[in-house]
Amino acid sequence: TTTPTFAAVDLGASSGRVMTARIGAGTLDLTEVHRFPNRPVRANGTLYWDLLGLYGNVLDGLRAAPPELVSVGIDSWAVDYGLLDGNGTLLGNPVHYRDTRTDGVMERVRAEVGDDLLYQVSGLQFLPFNTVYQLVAARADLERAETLLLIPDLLAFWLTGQVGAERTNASTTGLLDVREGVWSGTLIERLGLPGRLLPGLREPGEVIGRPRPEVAEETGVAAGLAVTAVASHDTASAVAAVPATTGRFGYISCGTWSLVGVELPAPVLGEESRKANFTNEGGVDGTVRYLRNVMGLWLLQESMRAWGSPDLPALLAEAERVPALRSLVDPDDPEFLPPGDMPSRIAAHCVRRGFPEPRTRAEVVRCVLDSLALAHRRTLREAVRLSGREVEVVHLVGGGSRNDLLCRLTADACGLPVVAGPVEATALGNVLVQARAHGVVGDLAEMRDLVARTQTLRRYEPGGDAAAWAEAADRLR
Ligand code: LFR
Repeated sequence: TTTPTFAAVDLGASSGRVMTARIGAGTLDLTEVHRFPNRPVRANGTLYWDLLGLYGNVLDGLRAAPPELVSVGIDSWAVDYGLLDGNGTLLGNPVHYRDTRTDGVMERVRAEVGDDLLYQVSGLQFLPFNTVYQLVAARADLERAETLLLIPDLLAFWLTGQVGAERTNASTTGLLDVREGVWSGTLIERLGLPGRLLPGLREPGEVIGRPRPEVAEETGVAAGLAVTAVASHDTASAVAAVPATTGRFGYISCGTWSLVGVELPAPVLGEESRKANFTNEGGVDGTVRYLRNVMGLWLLQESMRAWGSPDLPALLAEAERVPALRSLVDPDDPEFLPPGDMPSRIAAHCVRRGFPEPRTRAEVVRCVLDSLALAHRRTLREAVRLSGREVEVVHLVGGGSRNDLLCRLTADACGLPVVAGPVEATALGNVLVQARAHGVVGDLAEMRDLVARTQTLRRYEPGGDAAAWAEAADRLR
């Protein structure tokens, strides 16, 4: 018998990839077949995703995949969507969650509806770009629309003609009832949003459909290829592939964002949790991803862009020699959210908070990494405190796990061992959910075990000056 092959389409905020995986008993080989940049485009004052460009790359990736492909699954960043009219035509180009159209909207909605109701129902962290606030900001666009599809669901619709809302990603909209697992009629009504837009929910592992004939013809994939729903929120896929070997683990899914938290069997919806702005997003098998969005490597990525993309390894090597914990920022300050000149914002923030201004690029990079490590510490400790879940190891997965200095600083700051990797946790979680749906692997524990046994991981024991980290954490508070 041959080892079945699955494909993951994984779209991140700065790049996308199509990976294939051969999965069998004790085997998990991941191969990248196509990688492409994801560059937001500003036109007439609005920041958009180039969604047709991304779809073109999805088709290119399928064309490059081996013919024995059994199934393909799609994941992407959360919250963003496209609107379809009654004929399935896309109405307008999907807008980027960092666009300014939501400025002030969340504050208005919170004042009108009340934090308590919003949090009790959705369990979601208050982030200005949650789908619900985008919809309120774009109310006028909704009139002609019949269907709202989140990004992975929209791409799956283009591939198969089938509509639906995959549950883990739906949990990031702010409109899903976290306890009932259904769209919240209460919130939809309170906000005066057209409920008809929200399609039926689908579970990770459900087969969505087969390629449209023209898609099969254009890409050469088999007519019987399964397009399978995965944990289509990239963070949910990443958490599914955390190579945990104990239940007492925390995770940091580290890329453009750092998603820092724990996995729970049930949501935490109390007042303390709401005030700490923790989210209860949906994971696979009814698990709750109890976490907080930390601004993440966006600060570094956006600085690199401002500098014209110099050599990163050289810069990181220099940053390693910069004295620790001199200049610090709170990465979660909303001033860092929009695109634009990041080094100046970082420098001004340091000065405002009474820290020395970072002057060289290496100093800026060191400031970002020290500050992120501190944010990882603060957030993980809060997750532990608010959930009561004990943590003895931190799994740092995603692109950030390549950053040796960040992994080491995170171990030191958290005072816990950090297991770094896999880099491609999201793609792994994507293919593993498909493999399970097609009977190749067992439950979540077995999926994680397979990742732990087959992928290269690095372990960082905590070291450094624990008192200095504690003091820096206090100073930032
Ligand atoms: C990470 C992520 C986060 C989400 C942010 C915006 O890629 O999906 O989980 O909060 O992007 O969608």
